Amino acid sequence: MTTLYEHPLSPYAQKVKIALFEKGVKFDLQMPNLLGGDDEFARVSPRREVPALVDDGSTIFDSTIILEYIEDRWPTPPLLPPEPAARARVRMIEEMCDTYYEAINWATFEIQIFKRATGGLAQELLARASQQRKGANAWLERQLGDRPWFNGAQFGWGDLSAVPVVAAGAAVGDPPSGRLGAWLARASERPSVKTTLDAAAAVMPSFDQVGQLVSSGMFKREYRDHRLEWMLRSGGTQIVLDGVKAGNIRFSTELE
Ligand SMILES: N[C@@H](CCC(=O)N[C@@H](CS)C(=O)NCC(=O)O)C(=O)O
Repeated sequence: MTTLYEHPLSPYAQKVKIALFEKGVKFDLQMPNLLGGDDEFARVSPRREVPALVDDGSTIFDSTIILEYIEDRWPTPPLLPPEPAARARVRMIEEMCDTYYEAINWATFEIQIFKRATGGLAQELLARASQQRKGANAWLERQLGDRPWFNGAQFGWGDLSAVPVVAAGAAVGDPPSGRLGAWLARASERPSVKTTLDAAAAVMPSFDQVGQLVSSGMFKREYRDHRLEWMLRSGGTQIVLDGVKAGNIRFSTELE
């Protein structure tokens, strides 16, 4: 029995879902209570982050570690290319999408949906995010070069890592153009990607209500590493201070 703890809008969970679909693995989906009090989830995922995978009694958290597990456990079809340099290349693409691009989209949601900033500051931060996203898309387009897929001839690890962030960037108003745009259109036709992105689009309207949970302090959003860095780097330091004061942000959990 294989269970994936996820949220449809989590780009990290989307990476893992696409991988499982590509491998043809049968799995159940579970949406944990991210507000807290879900002891079973806290046991599986000590930082209370999605995704986390439970497979035959093994529990694995962190999307990169889960992807590695999936590749080891279900090797066919391979999602990593065979050559060492190409494997390193797609892993570097994943790293940049996870730790740079994702923070830009996350910050955009913090402002647009959770209203962490309003007026002039919101406009400035959103403009900064958009400028950074265009830079990230340009970087990705250079990595793609004239390959059909980030992996090379076949769709794989590099592609499933880039799809969630590029698609989310497009959804908030920065659709990629040129070769990256053509790649996103091609990737979005794959059943693994389409199912995953459709599930995200389906929950998007209900995400607005999460805004009220955040402002009431019931849902403390996690501000961790590259996301926290985004706020400090891009002019959102006051957002962090306000969130700490209001008690509606959290850092990663302390282990006991
Ligand atoms: N490095 C982790 C990051 C996972 C992560 O940050 N997940 C977010 C959702 S996109 C989360 O669960 N945050 C919990 C919260 O905000 O309370 C991974 O790759 O899985």
